[in-house]
Amino acid sequence: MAHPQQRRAQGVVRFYDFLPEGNSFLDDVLKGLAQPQKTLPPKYFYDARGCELFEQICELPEYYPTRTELAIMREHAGAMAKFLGPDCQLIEFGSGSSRKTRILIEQLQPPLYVPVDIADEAMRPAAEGLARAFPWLNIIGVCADYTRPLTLPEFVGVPIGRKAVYFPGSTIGNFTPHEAIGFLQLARRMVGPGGALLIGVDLKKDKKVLDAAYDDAAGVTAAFNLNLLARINRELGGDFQLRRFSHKAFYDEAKGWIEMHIESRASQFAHVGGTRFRFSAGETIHTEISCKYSVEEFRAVAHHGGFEADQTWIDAANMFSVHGMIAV
Ligand code: AVJ
Repeated sequence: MAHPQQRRAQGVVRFYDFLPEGNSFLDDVLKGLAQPQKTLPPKYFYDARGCELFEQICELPEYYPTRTELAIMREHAGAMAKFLGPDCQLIEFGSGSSRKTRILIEQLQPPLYVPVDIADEAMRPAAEGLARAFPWLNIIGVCADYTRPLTLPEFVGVPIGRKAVYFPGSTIGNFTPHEAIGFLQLARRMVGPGGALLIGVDLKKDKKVLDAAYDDAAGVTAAFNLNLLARINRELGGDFQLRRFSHKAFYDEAKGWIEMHIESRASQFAHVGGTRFRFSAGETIHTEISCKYSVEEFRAVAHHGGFEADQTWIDAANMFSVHGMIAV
Protein backbone atom coordinates (compact mmCIF):
# COMPACT_ATOMS: atom_id res chain seq x y z
CA MET A 1 0.00 0.00 0.00
CA ALA A 2 1.28 3.46 -0.87
CA HIS A 3 1.95 5.76 2.05
CA PRO A 4 0.13 9.12 1.90
CA GLN A 5 3.47 10.98 1.77
CA GLN A 6 4.34 9.28 -1.50
CA ARG A 7 1.24 10.78 -3.10
CA ARG A 8 1.90 14.32 -1.91
CA ALA A 9 4.00 16.79 -3.86
CA GLN A 10 7.12 18.48 -2.62
CA GLY A 11 6.33 20.63 0.42
CA VAL A 12 6.87 24.37 0.71
CA VAL A 13 9.40 25.60 3.31
CA ARG A 14 9.30 29.26 4.35
CA PHE A 15 10.66 31.31 7.24
CA TYR A 16 9.40 34.49 8.87
CA ASP A 17 11.10 36.68 11.48
CA PHE A 18 8.63 38.39 13.82
CA LEU A 19 11.09 39.42 16.51
CA PRO A 20 10.69 43.09 17.42
CA GLU A 21 13.21 45.63 16.14
CA GLY A 22 15.65 47.13 18.61
CA ASN A 23 17.48 45.56 21.49
CA SER A 24 14.81 44.12 23.78
CA PHE A 25 17.51 41.93 25.39
CA LEU A 26 19.26 45.06 26.70
CA ASP A 27 15.96 46.63 27.80
CA ASP A 28 14.90 43.46 29.64
CA VAL A 29 18.31 43.03 31.32
CA LEU A 30 18.40 46.66 32.54
CA LYS A 31 14.81 46.39 33.80
CA GLY A 32 15.33 42.99 35.46
CA LEU A 33 18.54 43.95 37.25
CA ALA A 34 17.02 47.19 38.57
CA GLN A 35 14.39 45.35 40.61
CA PRO A 36 14.80 44.67 44.36
CA GLN A 37 14.82 40.93 43.58
CA LYS A 38 16.97 40.97 40.46
CA THR A 39 15.52 38.83 37.67
CA LEU A 40 16.36 37.81 34.11
CA PRO A 41 13.75 36.20 31.80
CA PRO A 42 14.47 32.52 30.98
CA LYS A 43 13.80 33.05 27.25
CA TYR A 44 17.30 34.60 27.01
CA PHE A 45 18.97 31.30 27.95
CA TYR A 46 18.68 30.16 24.35
CA ASP A 47 21.47 31.74 22.35
CA ALA A 48 23.57 29.30 20.27
CA ARG A 49 25.68 28.29 23.31
CA GLY A 50 22.57 28.06 25.52
CA CYS A 51 20.78 25.80 23.01
CA GLU A 52 23.87 23.57 22.94
CA LEU A 53 23.98 23.39 26.76
CA PHE A 54 20.26 22.67 26.90
CA GLU A 55 20.73 19.75 24.50
CA GLN A 56 23.41 18.45 26.91
CA ILE A 57 21.01 18.85 29.86
CA CYS A 58 18.52 16.63 28.00
CA GLU A 59 21.11 13.82 27.98
CA LEU A 60 21.97 14.04 31.70
CA PRO A 61 21.20 11.01 33.90
CA GLU A 62 19.50 13.31 36.45
CA TYR A 63 17.36 15.16 33.88
CA TYR A 64 14.53 12.67 33.35
CA PRO A 65 11.90 14.86 31.53
CA THR A 66 13.27 14.66 27.97
CA ARG A 67 13.82 10.92 27.84
CA THR A 68 10.54 10.23 29.65
CA GLU A 69 8.50 12.41 27.30
CA LEU A 70 10.27 10.88 24.29
CA ALA A 71 9.29 7.42 25.53
CA ILE A 72 5.67 8.55 25.97
CA MET A 73 5.71 9.93 22.42
CA ARG A 74 7.17 6.70 21.00
CA GLU A 75 4.53 4.64 22.73
CA HIS A 76 1.48 6.83 22.11
CA ALA A 77 2.14 8.98 19.01
CA GLY A 78 -0.37 6.85 17.08
CA ALA A 79 -3.11 7.55 19.62
CA MET A 80 -2.14 11.23 19.70
CA ALA A 81 -2.40 11.47 15.91
CA LYS A 82 -5.82 9.84 16.09
CA PHE A 83 -6.88 12.35 18.74
CA LEU A 84 -5.67 15.31 16.63
CA GLY A 85 -7.36 13.98 13.51
CA PRO A 86 -6.67 14.25 9.76
CA ASP A 87 -5.68 17.53 8.02
CA CYS A 88 -4.45 18.96 11.30
CA GLN A 89 -2.29 22.08 11.11
CA LEU A 90 0.43 21.56 13.68
CA ILE A 91 1.76 24.68 15.44
CA GLU A 92 4.69 24.06 17.74
CA PHE A 93 5.96 26.48 20.38
CA GLY A 94 9.59 26.35 21.46
CA SER A 95 10.36 23.73 18.86
CA GLY A 96 14.07 23.50 19.71
CA SER A 97 15.62 20.36 18.26
CA SER A 98 12.23 18.85 17.25
CA ARG A 99 13.01 15.24 18.21
CA LYS A 100 9.57 14.66 19.72
CA THR A 101 7.94 16.45 16.81
CA ARG A 102 9.47 14.03 14.34
CA ILE A 103 7.74 11.13 16.07
CA LEU A 104 4.42 12.98 16.01
CA ILE A 105 4.69 14.12 12.38
CA GLU A 106 5.44 10.58 11.24
CA GLN A 107 2.10 9.47 12.67
CA LEU A 108 0.01 12.59 12.06
CA GLN A 109 1.15 13.47 8.51
CA PRO A 110 -0.06 17.06 8.93
CA PRO A 111 -0.62 19.22 5.81
CA LEU A 112 1.20 22.12 7.50
CA TYR A 113 3.75 22.38 10.32
CA VAL A 114 4.43 25.78 11.93
CA PRO A 115 7.38 25.77 14.36
CA VAL A 116 7.55 28.97 16.44
CA ASP A 117 10.73 29.67 18.39
CA ILE A 118 12.59 32.68 19.75
CA ALA A 119 15.87 30.94 18.88
CA ASP A 120 16.32 31.19 15.12
CA GLU A 121 19.61 29.27 15.40
CA ALA A 122 17.78 26.22 16.74
CA MET A 123 14.52 26.44 14.81
CA ARG A 124 15.85 26.81 11.25
CA PRO A 125 18.18 23.78 11.17
CA ALA A 126 15.56 21.68 12.97
CA ALA A 127 12.89 22.71 10.42
CA GLU A 128 15.29 21.99 7.56
CA GLY A 129 16.01 18.57 9.07
CA LEU A 130 12.27 17.85 9.16
CA ALA A 131 11.92 19.03 5.55
CA ARG A 132 14.55 16.45 4.54
CA ALA A 133 12.91 13.70 6.60
CA PHE A 134 9.42 14.54 5.29
CA PRO A 135 9.83 16.04 1.78
CA TRP A 136 6.04 16.31 1.33
CA LEU A 137 5.63 18.46 4.47
CA ASN A 138 4.76 22.18 4.19
CA ILE A 139 6.68 24.14 6.82
CA ILE A 140 6.27 27.77 7.85
CA GLY A 141 9.02 28.51 10.39
CA VAL A 142 8.34 31.54 12.56
CA CYS A 143 10.95 33.23 14.71
CA ALA A 144 8.92 34.98 17.40
CA ASP A 145 8.38 35.46 21.11
CA TYR A 146 5.29 33.32 21.67
CA THR A 147 4.75 34.73 25.18
CA ARG A 148 3.28 37.77 23.39
CA PRO A 149 0.13 37.89 21.22
CA LEU A 150 1.05 36.64 17.76
CA THR A 151 -0.76 36.36 14.43
CA LEU A 152 0.64 33.51 12.37
CA PRO A 153 1.08 33.90 8.60
CA GLU A 154 -1.68 32.36 6.51
CA PHE A 155 -0.86 29.49 4.21
CA VAL A 156 -3.23 28.89 1.33
CA GLY A 157 -3.39 25.86 -0.87
CA VAL A 158 -3.87 23.08 1.67
CA PRO A 159 -7.14 22.11 3.31
CA ILE A 160 -6.91 22.51 7.08
CA GLY A 161 -9.18 20.53 9.37
CA ARG A 162 -8.27 21.66 12.83
CA LYS A 163 -5.44 23.70 14.26
CA ALA A 164 -3.42 22.22 17.07
CA VAL A 165 -0.77 23.72 19.31
CA TYR A 166 1.98 21.28 20.29
CA PHE A 167 3.88 22.49 23.35
CA PRO A 168 6.22 19.74 24.51
CA GLY A 169 9.07 19.75 27.04
CA SER A 170 7.09 21.09 30.00
CA THR A 171 8.13 24.56 28.90
CA ILE A 172 4.72 25.66 30.24
CA GLY A 173 6.48 25.23 33.62
CA ASN A 174 8.44 28.44 32.99
CA PHE A 175 5.18 30.29 33.65
CA THR A 176 3.53 30.60 37.05
CA PRO A 177 0.11 28.88 37.02
CA HIS A 178 -1.46 32.35 36.70
CA GLU A 179 0.74 33.23 33.71
CA ALA A 180 0.12 29.77 32.22
CA ILE A 181 -3.60 30.55 32.10
CA GLY A 182 -2.88 33.74 30.13
CA PHE A 183 -0.60 31.85 27.76
CA LEU A 184 -3.20 29.10 27.20
CA GLN A 185 -5.79 31.78 26.42
CA LEU A 186 -3.48 33.04 23.65
CA ALA A 187 -3.06 29.48 22.35
CA ARG A 188 -6.83 29.02 22.47
CA ARG A 189 -7.36 32.13 20.38
CA MET A 190 -4.83 30.78 17.89
CA VAL A 191 -6.50 27.37 17.39
CA GLY A 192 -10.11 28.59 17.71
CA PRO A 193 -13.06 26.66 19.16
CA GLY A 194 -12.66 22.93 18.59
CA GLY A 195 -8.90 23.41 18.12
CA ALA A 196 -6.50 21.20 20.02
CA LEU A 197 -3.62 21.42 22.45
CA LEU A 198 -1.06 18.65 22.92
CA ILE A 199 1.11 19.64 25.84
CA GLY A 200 3.91 18.01 27.84
CA VAL A 201 3.70 18.71 31.57
CA ASP A 202 6.20 17.59 34.19
CA LEU A 203 4.62 15.98 37.25
CA LYS A 204 5.14 16.66 40.95
CA LYS A 205 7.50 14.17 42.57
CA ASP A 206 10.07 13.61 45.30
CA LYS A 207 12.09 16.76 46.09
CA LYS A 208 15.38 14.84 45.90
CA VAL A 209 14.69 13.78 42.32
CA LEU A 210 13.70 17.32 41.32
CA ASP A 211 16.64 18.99 43.07
CA ALA A 212 19.09 16.67 41.29
CA ALA A 213 17.44 17.25 37.89
CA TYR A 214 18.17 21.00 38.16
CA ASP A 215 21.55 20.78 39.91
CA ASP A 216 23.34 17.92 38.17
CA ALA A 217 26.66 16.45 39.29
CA ALA A 218 28.45 17.31 36.02
CA GLY A 219 27.55 21.00 36.37
CA VAL A 220 25.87 21.32 32.97
CA THR A 221 22.80 23.07 34.40
CA ALA A 222 25.12 25.44 36.26
CA ALA A 223 26.88 26.26 32.98
CA PHE A 224 23.48 26.74 31.28
CA ASN A 225 22.38 29.17 34.00
CA LEU A 226 25.65 31.12 34.10
CA ASN A 227 25.71 31.35 30.29
CA LEU A 228 23.08 34.06 30.75
CA LEU A 229 25.76 36.32 32.29
CA ALA A 230 28.27 35.23 29.63
CA ARG A 231 25.69 36.18 26.97
CA ILE A 232 25.23 39.62 28.56
CA ASN A 233 29.02 40.04 28.44
CA ARG A 234 29.19 38.90 24.80
CA GLU A 235 26.19 40.73 23.37
CA LEU A 236 25.77 43.74 25.62
CA GLY A 237 29.35 44.42 26.62
CA GLY A 238 28.74 43.50 30.25
CA ASP A 239 31.60 42.85 32.65
CA PHE A 240 30.25 40.05 34.86
CA GLN A 241 33.04 37.96 36.38
CA LEU A 242 31.57 34.51 35.99
CA ARG A 243 33.76 32.91 38.68
CA ARG A 244 32.28 35.25 41.25
CA PHE A 245 28.76 33.88 40.70
CA SER A 246 27.31 30.44 41.30
CA HIS A 247 24.33 28.35 40.25
CA LYS A 248 21.55 27.72 42.75
CA ALA A 249 18.46 25.61 42.05
CA PHE A 250 15.97 23.97 44.39
CA TYR A 251 12.42 22.66 44.46
CA ASP A 252 10.09 24.78 46.61
CA GLU A 253 7.49 22.25 47.73
CA ALA A 254 5.04 24.91 48.95
CA LYS A 255 5.09 26.77 45.63
CA GLY A 256 5.26 23.57 43.56
CA TRP A 257 8.09 24.88 41.42
CA ILE A 258 11.83 24.74 40.88
CA GLU A 259 13.54 28.08 41.42
CA MET A 260 16.77 28.77 39.62
CA HIS A 261 19.02 31.65 40.67
CA ILE A 262 22.48 33.01 40.01
CA GLU A 263 24.06 33.81 43.37
CA SER A 264 26.73 36.43 43.93
CA ARG A 265 29.64 34.87 45.84
CA ALA A 266 30.86 38.24 47.08
CA SER A 267 29.95 41.89 47.37
CA GLN A 268 30.66 43.28 43.91
CA PHE A 269 29.61 45.50 41.03
CA ALA A 270 28.88 44.67 37.41
CA HIS A 271 28.19 47.01 34.51
CA VAL A 272 25.82 46.64 31.57
CA GLY A 273 25.41 49.35 28.94
CA GLY A 274 26.82 52.08 31.17
CA THR A 275 24.66 51.16 34.16
CA ARG A 276 26.31 49.92 37.37
CA PHE A 277 24.63 47.15 39.37
CA ARG A 278 25.58 46.34 42.94
CA PHE A 279 25.48 42.80 44.31
CA SER A 280 25.82 41.95 47.98
CA ALA A 281 27.35 38.62 48.96
CA GLY A 282 24.64 35.95 48.70
CA GLU A 283 22.29 38.16 46.68
CA THR A 284 20.67 36.36 43.75
CA ILE A 285 19.34 36.98 40.26
CA HIS A 286 16.19 34.90 39.78
CA THR A 287 16.46 33.31 36.32
CA GLU A 288 13.79 30.63 36.01
CA ILE A 289 10.92 28.79 37.57
CA SER A 290 9.93 25.32 36.45
CA CYS A 291 6.45 24.61 37.73
CA LYS A 292 5.42 21.01 38.48
CA TYR A 293 1.78 19.88 38.40
CA SER A 294 -0.40 16.96 39.34
CA VAL A 295 -2.67 15.87 36.47
CA GLU A 296 -5.66 17.43 38.25
CA GLU A 297 -3.83 20.70 38.94
CA PHE A 298 -2.87 21.06 35.31
CA ARG A 299 -6.41 20.30 34.13
CA ALA A 300 -7.70 23.07 36.40
CA VAL A 301 -5.18 25.57 34.92
CA ALA A 302 -6.05 24.44 31.38
CA HIS A 303 -9.77 24.81 32.14
CA HIS A 304 -9.20 28.47 33.04
CA GLY A 305 -7.25 28.83 29.80
CA GLY A 306 -10.21 27.49 27.79
CA PHE A 307 -9.16 23.87 27.24
CA GLU A 308 -10.75 20.63 28.44
CA ALA A 309 -8.82 17.38 28.79
CA ASP A 310 -9.64 14.65 26.30
CA GLN A 311 -6.82 12.17 26.98
CA THR A 312 -3.73 12.13 29.18
CA TRP A 313 -0.71 9.91 28.56
CA ILE A 314 1.64 9.18 31.49
CA ASP A 315 4.71 6.95 31.83
CA ALA A 316 4.58 3.93 34.15
CA ALA A 317 6.72 5.63 36.83
CA ASN A 318 4.39 8.68 36.93
CA MET A 319 7.15 11.13 36.06
CA PHE A 320 5.70 13.07 33.13
CA SER A 321 2.37 13.69 31.42
CA VAL A 322 1.23 14.59 27.92
CA HIS A 323 -2.27 16.06 27.75
CA GLY A 324 -4.52 16.02 24.70
CA MET A 325 -6.99 18.89 25.12
CA ILE A 326 -9.75 20.59 23.15
CA ALA A 327 -10.52 24.33 23.08
CA VAL A 328 -14.05 25.02 24.27
C1 AVJ B 1 12.98 23.86 28.74
C2 AVJ B 1 11.91 25.11 30.44
C3 AVJ B 1 11.37 22.83 30.13
O1 AVJ B 1 12.34 23.83 33.07
O2 AVJ B 1 13.05 21.82 32.81
C4 AVJ B 1 16.32 22.65 32.32
C5 AVJ B 1 14.66 24.29 31.19
N1 AVJ B 1 16.23 24.64 33.10
N2 AVJ B 1 17.17 22.72 33.34
C6 AVJ B 1 12.94 22.97 32.43
C7 AVJ B 1 15.70 23.85 32.18
C8 AVJ B 1 17.13 23.93 33.81
C9 AVJ B 1 13.53 23.33 31.06
N3 AVJ B 1 12.46 23.80 30.11
